[in-house]
Amino acid sequence: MGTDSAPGVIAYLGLGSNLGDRQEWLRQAAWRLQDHPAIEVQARSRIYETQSVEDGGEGDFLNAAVRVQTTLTVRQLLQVTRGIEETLGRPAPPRQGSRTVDIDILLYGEEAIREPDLQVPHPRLLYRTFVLRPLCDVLQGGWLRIFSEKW
Ligand code: GSY
Repeated sequence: MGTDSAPGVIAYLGLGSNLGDRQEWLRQAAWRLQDHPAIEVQARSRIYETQSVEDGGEGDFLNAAVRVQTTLTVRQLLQVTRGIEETLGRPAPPRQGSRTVDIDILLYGEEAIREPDLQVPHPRLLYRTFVLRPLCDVLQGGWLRIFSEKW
């Protein structure tokens, strides 16, 4: 007999907001993800305030990350995240550098996807502290203990 493991894939999503009640937008996005019958939000990172990296971005961001377990394909997950972004209202140009909420698929299991409209792992993942820091909060497994703080 094999070991029982919950069905679905572990995925990591990055969330950002720099408009209006930023914390509320992040909460709303997490609730909407959790509300989806095929998504379980397993962990939420802390929320970090970060400077916009985009020229013309209006105001500092709040950034966070969530770990989800999902039976959706990565394309279906993308549809859900885009739907949430649209429902919560992404502003039209010229306010391109501003987001009520932006949801990026950072990792989807161990899949590597390089298509024009979908790149996972997220191509700028390693270069953006505002993505990496919250991601570290919710990454699963691996740690045993801090072996030594001084070395
Ligand atoms: O890529 C997501 C939206 N975004 C962000 C963001 O989430 N945080 C920071 N600090 N800068 C950003 N510029 C853009 S665009």
